[in-house]
Amino acid sequence: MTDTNRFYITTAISYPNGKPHIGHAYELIATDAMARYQRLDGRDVFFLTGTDEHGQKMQQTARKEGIEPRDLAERNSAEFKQMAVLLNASNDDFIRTTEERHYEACAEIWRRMEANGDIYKGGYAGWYSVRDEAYYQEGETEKRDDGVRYGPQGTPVEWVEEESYFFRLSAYQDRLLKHYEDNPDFIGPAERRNEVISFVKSGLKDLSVSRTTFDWGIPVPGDPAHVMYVWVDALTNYITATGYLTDPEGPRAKYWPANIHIIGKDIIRFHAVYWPAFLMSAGLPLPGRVFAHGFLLNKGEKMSKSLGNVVDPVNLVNHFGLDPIRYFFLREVSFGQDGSYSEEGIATRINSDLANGIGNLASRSLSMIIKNCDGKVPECGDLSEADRAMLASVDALHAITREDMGRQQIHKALAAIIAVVSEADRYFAGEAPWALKKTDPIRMGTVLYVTAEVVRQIAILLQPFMPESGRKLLNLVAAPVDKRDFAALGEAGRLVSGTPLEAPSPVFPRYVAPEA
Ligand code: ME8
Repeated sequence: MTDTNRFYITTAISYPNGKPHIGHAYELIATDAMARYQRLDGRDVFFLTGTDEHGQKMQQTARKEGIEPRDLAERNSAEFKQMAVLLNASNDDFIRTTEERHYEACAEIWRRMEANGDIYKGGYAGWYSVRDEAYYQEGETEKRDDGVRYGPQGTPVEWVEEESYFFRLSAYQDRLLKHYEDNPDFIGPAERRNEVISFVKSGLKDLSVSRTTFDWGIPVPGDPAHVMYVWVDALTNYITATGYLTDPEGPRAKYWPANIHIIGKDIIRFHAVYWPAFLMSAGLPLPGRVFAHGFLLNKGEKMSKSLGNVVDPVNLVNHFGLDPIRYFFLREVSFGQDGSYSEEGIATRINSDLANGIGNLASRSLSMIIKNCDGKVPECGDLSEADRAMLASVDALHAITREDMGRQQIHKALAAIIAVVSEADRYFAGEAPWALKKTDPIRMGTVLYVTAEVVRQIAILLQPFMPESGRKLLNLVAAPVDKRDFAALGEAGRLVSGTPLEAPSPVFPRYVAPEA
């Protein structure tokens, strides 16, 4: 029986052939928000990220720099690890494909595919993109005016001819199509699902799964002149980290199969075609879902080193602060679609939703409590229709966001939360507690109680997206540390009248652009 409470979520593992860029940061932040959401919702989460260190791209980059691929991997993998800390990612492990545990798992999966009759030796001749680490069929490439031939992702391809092991991918065409049909949620979003289905329907050729012209990879069991194709190695990371193959009695084996792999749209084919085929061949359970996010564009343009618009996530975080950056990307970009960002866009979001929105609501209501209610959570008197409606809206957010997060609609979950903040603003303005101070102090207390209770629940719900700011807001309403997960949402965790509060300090300062 599968344990429905356990939840295994992964990012792609990044190539450490350079420093991390904002696309890597984006994927990690989004996956972290999903992992944190499930943890706060009571699930037993295992969240994995890491680096993909083998392959020709790594070897070529290292050669250009005049260093060994291992040293290049070592240096940049450390940068990726540091980025995870900087972004406050809650990953439970960080896998590097050069680790011993991974070699063992790769050898095991290879042997299983071989034992199943799906690996054979042949000769490969075809187009290969080192940048994508991908084989392409002639029809997927085009020769451009510059005389260079390019693959479908716009990266140059080169002709490769060498002895190679093949994986019998062609034998899996029908089984894959059946799997997509039987499991309509296996691939998301819908555009990607359609793209994958038509790719598979167009016919699958056997896949070259080893290389002999370079050696920076995991040796093929029994034939060390070959190293495994980097994608066989890379995809296996997801299983390595659980120990499912190498330590089946170990504490993490229960996490395989993963509930969801979060990746970018450029690598959907590897995850939704090759990976399930490898797993079927090896007799292993398949992940529940593969979800591809879109690409981040800088002011609408693709980031590239040649355009000089590759944004360093470290600079962005230092400039705007971590939680505002996390919030911006998660709220601004429809998860699954491409998204554009600019400094102006980030500033506008920070000021409208955070400083003027939740920050302002919290500071106005809580400072009134400090001033007028003896610094304690006021009594909640009889509830009016408006109070009830307000509480009902905030109480409904758990179910709404659970549904949205379950479908990776992160932006929608955040939009729903912010809509309740706006509603609370209108409620607060409409009830005008400052005017009630003289005329009806009991009623004033009730309005402040309701507003503070909205702040409490919003703070709990914001934690997956802005962990530190959520924590600070919860401190402002004096939420006990054991009442900060989703079990404390709704009536179960209502503010307790008489609890002393501290004077609120601003959680979301306004962003003011530095003087040019
Ligand atoms: O593809 N916007 O590694 P990688 C959003 N090692 N996401 C982006 C992006 C952008 N501009 N650029 C890249 C690899 N990404 C393989 C993965 S998994 C077994 C092996 C995303 O460093 C990209 O889509 O090129 C991928 O999900 C991740 O960053 C790592 O990309």
